Amino acid sequence: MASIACAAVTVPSYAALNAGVSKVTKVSSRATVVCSAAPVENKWSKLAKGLVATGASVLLAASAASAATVKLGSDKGELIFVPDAITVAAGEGITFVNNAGFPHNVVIDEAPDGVDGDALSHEDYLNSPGESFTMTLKDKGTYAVVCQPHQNGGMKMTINVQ
Ligand SMILES: [Cu+2]
Repeated sequence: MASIACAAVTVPSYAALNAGVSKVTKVSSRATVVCSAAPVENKWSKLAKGLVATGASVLLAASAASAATVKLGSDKGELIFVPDAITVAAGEGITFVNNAGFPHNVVIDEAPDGVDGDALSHEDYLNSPGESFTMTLKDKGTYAVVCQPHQNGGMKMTINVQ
């Protein structure tokens, strides 16, 4: 999700101005990825760099927020992970943040074959508002995760590592 090979702008029509554009790929309703084959050397160069930098940072921020941050407890106080399923790249950090209804913890109940889920778990309770930690999963596969205090109430999630 966070691997973006080339820079991005949010204004598709701008691509027509850029002589160095070799490919324009629509990646979502709001963003267009523009890949330049060579450095832009026309009069639009500075403008292009500014737009590209702005677009890329916006896109990266959006990806990080949706893909690799998990709230412990919903904004309404429900005892759930939000979201309860995510897909991340191998080695990408997943940050769990205490939100409501704590204490919570994050324990890997099922891990891919050969992976020590216990060693990767965060069994210590998160007790204070906003407390967080980051989990990094290097091995690809599907991980079933639970919060032990609220496991019986259904506080569980799935992490797919690709
Ligand atoms: Cu919990």
